[in-house]
Amino acid sequence: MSTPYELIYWKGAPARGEHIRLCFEETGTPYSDTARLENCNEIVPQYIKADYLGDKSTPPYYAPPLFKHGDLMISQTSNILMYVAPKIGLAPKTGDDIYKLNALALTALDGLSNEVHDCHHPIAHDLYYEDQVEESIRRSKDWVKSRLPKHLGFWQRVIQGESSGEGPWVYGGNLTYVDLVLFQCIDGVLYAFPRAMKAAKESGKYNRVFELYGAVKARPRIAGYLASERRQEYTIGIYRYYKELDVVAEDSS
Ligand SMILES: N[C@@H](CCC(=O)N[C@@H](CS)C(=O)NCC(=O)O)C(=O)O
Repeated sequence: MSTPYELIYWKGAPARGEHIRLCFEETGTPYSDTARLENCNEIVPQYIKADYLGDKSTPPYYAPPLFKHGDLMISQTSNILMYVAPKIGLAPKTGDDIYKLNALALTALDGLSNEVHDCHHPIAHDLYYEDQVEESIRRSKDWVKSRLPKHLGFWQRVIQGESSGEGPWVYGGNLTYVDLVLFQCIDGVLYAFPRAMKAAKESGKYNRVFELYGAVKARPRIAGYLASERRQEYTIGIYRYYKELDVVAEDSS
């Protein structure tokens, strides 16, 4: 029997765990997910207790997602993806390409995940959104005006570049985990900033990005997953919808 892949992550929103789920869903690889357990909110905190010092070979874990495979348990989304993708056919098993893919995954997670989170939490992670609404509006206007075009433009260049190879994919002419990461990031931004993304799509400047998004979404296993109850709804995770933050670039002039 093969060693099980175990995702340890919160339930309640796709958020960071989703990048890992999509890899397993796309490849039809069995995995367990604490988000599907009744007692998820009791299990996850056990791994990030403030007084836990780890053991002889394992430092404490800072934050979920965590990932277990046999005796190995690791954290950090891009680190987990880098570990698992070559094992399940979503990255080359040998050579240096994995470092290029990791750079792309980190870029997507920095720009289209972490930055988006900070649009609704620009002042402090531990404050409620309601305590930082004015700053969130200001930040969102700026993000949509200057950062969103920068990130979409970057990905358009990546997909137009020679290294992307044939087809809609980001690197090397084959679907890799980075395509799934970018899909999930774009999906989240579409949810959080529908007006700005509609304008971006209509501008025609980022056609390759939207084409990749559509190509991932239409893949049979991904489509099946998105329609299933395993796909959680966006709620209070990284990607949130607040009407007052649903701005377009012109709103900031
Ligand atoms: N860069 C890390 C970020 C992990 C992270 O921020 N996890 C969230 C949950 S999605 C958390 O618990 N953060 C606690 C904190 O930052 O204090 C990753 O991608 O795994």
